[in-house]
Amino acid sequence: MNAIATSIRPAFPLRVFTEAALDTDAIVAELLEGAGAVILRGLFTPAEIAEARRIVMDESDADAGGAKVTHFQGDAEKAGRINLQRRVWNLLAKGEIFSRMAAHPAIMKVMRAFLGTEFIMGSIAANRILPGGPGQEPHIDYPYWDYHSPETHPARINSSFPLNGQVTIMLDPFTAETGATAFVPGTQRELRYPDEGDGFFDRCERMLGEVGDTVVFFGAVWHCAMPNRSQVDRSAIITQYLPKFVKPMENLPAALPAEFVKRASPDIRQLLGLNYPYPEVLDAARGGNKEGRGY
Ligand SMILES: O=C(O)CCC(=O)C(=O)O
Ligand SMILES: [Fe+2]
Repeated sequence: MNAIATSIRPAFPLRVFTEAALDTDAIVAELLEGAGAVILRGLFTPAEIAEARRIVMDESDADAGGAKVTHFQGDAEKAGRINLQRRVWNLLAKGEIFSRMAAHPAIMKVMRAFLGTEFIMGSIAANRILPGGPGQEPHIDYPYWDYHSPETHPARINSSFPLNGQVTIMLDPFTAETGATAFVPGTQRELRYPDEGDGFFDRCERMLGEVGDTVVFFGAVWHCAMPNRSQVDRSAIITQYLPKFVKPMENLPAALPAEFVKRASPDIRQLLGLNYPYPEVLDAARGGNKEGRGY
């Protein structure tokens, strides 16, 4: 490889960080200007992962009929194989472990540095690829999944700053055979939905990891779940984090019991968007000054 090719191809495999040595400046730089993804290792115990996996398997076993919505499975749907990628939604209501995952202190610290201290959560779900599952269409999540229609976004929108941070917590080994997420390092720098001419599958690397590994990636990087050619399931918790001013993709508080919302910790309240007042019925708000440096 010549010097120019080396300099434009970011380092791979992914950089690995632990909670004890969490260098948020380095992580933010890697997400924006480097590969677009990093691994956080050792955040969860084997027991925590096993508990989350049991719930995800039970819930998704119950959805063999494909009653729940899924994404980037257009080809699979046509081929009658859509039930080989199963989502489990509304995880916060399905076990306390998922609140611990969503608001893990290391993830909170990274996202505060990446998306601003008052960032929120737009979605938390599991993605299970069953043996034989065909994988997904290459796509981006910026800030959601719909950048295939760029004209619906503002003029000159670009990825120089993040409108999305994605977290994947591996509940099974992520290997080339099981369908570890594929991505093209560095593609987050030019905001574009990948198309057929981009040679995604020739250029992609994989987010390989062990059970419990946590990938943090910038959703503007081209990526997709890959076919599961193994005999075992490949599941992950997939969480979307957003700056406070982006309307969340899921209406999370509406899906949760009122009691859950009432008892939520300060971090979970922040993630649910309950700390940020807007939109507000300002005509009904108490009089007086409410915003500005001196407030
Ligand atoms: O499960 C995966 O490997 C990736 C899922 C994904 O990118 C998505 O659903 O947006
Ligand atoms: Fe995605």
